[in-house]
Amino acid sequence: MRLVLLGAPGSGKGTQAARLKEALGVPHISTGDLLRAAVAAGTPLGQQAKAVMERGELVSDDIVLGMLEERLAQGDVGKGFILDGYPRNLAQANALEALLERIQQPVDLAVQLDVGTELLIQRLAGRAKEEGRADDNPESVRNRLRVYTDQTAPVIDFYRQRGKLVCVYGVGSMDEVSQRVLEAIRNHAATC
Ligand code: B4P
Repeated sequence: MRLVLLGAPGSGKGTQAARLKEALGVPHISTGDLLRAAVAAGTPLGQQAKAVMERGELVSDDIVLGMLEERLAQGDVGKGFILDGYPRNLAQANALEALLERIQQPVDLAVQLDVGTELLIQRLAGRAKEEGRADDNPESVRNRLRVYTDQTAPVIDFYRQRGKLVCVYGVGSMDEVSQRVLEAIRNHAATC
């Protein structure tokens, strides 16, 4: 199963991807995690990405695509993968489609997690207190939500037009949302 998880910052993509990984037995690939690891390791790529991420903007398409290509070349993706945080704009959606066509592993389904803006802000403020992630401060969060509306939301239509989109209501306990996601995947239901 090759899945793409879509949703605004704080919608639960990372949270649900970690759970789906267990349920589906395929690796969870988060471009945010890959970038944070590069920042923590102080690689040249990480040094370039650090300030961009802290401002809540998108890291350049070339850098993220290169990183993703490298990750998809690893041996554990044979049975599929869960992509979390990619694609984040239409250029990335097209690049991903071309890359996956080339390796003959097209996306099966894109799952869109729907959560209202107020709750997104509340969740990210909660994480800021608990984990102190550099981009969970109020200004970066506002920026990330703006970037999502302007650049990432059009990706929803990209998958809708290909008949690969399901939408899941992302409000409720983490378990409730996981159940809804699994049901939507199994039935290819909740098309939207
Ligand atoms: P990401 O790491 O993808 O960060 P995110 O969008 O905030 O989502 P995340 O998965 O971490 O949070 P979640 O909703 O699970 O990206 C960070 C930055 O990296 C970007 O701003 C950008 O700069 C860069 N980047 C990443 N990918 C890129 C790309 N493709 N191109 C360019 N740049 C890229 O969870 C949020 C919080 O909500 C958590 O605290 C969680 O516990 C809580 N939560 C989740 N589900 C809940 C529920 N049901 N109930 C209550 N709380 C819940």
